[in-house]
Amino acid sequence: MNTTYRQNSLLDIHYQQRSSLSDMVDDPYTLAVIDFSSQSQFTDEKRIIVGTPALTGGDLLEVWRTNEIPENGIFGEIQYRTTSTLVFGQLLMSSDSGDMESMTHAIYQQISQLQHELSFEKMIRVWNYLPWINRHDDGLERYQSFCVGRHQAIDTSLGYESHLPAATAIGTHDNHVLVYFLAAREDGIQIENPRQVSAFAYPSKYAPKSPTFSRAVVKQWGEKKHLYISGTASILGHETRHVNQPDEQLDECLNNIDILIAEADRETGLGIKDASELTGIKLYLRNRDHLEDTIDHLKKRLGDKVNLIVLHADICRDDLLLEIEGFYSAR
Ligand code: 3EB
Repeated sequence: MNTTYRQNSLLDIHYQQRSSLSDMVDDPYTLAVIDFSSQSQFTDEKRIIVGTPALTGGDLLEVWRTNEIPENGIFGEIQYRTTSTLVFGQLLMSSDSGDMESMTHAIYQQISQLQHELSFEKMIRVWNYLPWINRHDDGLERYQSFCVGRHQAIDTSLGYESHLPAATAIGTHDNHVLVYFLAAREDGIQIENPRQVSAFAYPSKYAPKSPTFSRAVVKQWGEKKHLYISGTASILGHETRHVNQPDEQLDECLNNIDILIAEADRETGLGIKDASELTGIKLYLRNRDHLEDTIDHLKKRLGDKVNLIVLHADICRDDLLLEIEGFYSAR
């Protein structure tokens, strides 16, 4: 048993070289290892392969660790691991099991039940990987059906808009729905973006039921704070900006993230001033042809300190060419 990696904090998220994969998976303190390839799959209980292939940063793994040996469990279709302060859960469902709305509804219902059962009522961060997110089934885009199913399954009692998790919802070219999440006993602090209409207040043209996520969450884990930045795109107000202009979309995206960071710092004293100080980002890119220019541009804006993984994926609006999510861990 390898205990050299033992952490002294409740939750740590690191980016590590792929060469350490088997050590990481075998480490009893590991909660999850996030990896990327062409098909979503679970190769063993801790390793999540997300069906968005890496275009750069494929040598990096995202490793989640704790200072307690987590306990495993299964609840319906959810596989999860708990410590005394958090639950990390994951689900993988074949998209043959139904339409997007009913699958999403079933997934989010199970997650809510699990949270209730184990008393981890506060959802902090969720990742949703949906097959062919821009495809239309029965007149609705799949992302819209997903929004309807999610909205109907979660608790929307009075004040729910100020307790929403940070989220990512991204399209794969796969035939599985993959969801993984982090929930806790204590709430995080929700951050909204002053440049953007909150997603839960979007006009109904984007989805008949609004997307239930926050722009970011700051969560205190013991002595340490984490910032989880939701998937962020070239959206100002509620409208897509710079259609067909990848460089301009990237700038708009980063402007959104910088403002969000400033907001989070002001509200919680995080101690980070802009995106160049983030621990890591994932950039989801629709079109491989934009890769070189996007990376050049990104490095100019962020420098070399941020761990960067670029993933080939579809974005939830068909006019969006890219989206960025971010993570920061205060020291
Ligand atoms: C947006 O700002 C872009 O529905 O969970 C980003 C992150 C987006 C999460 C979600 C959607 C979601 O509206 C799309």
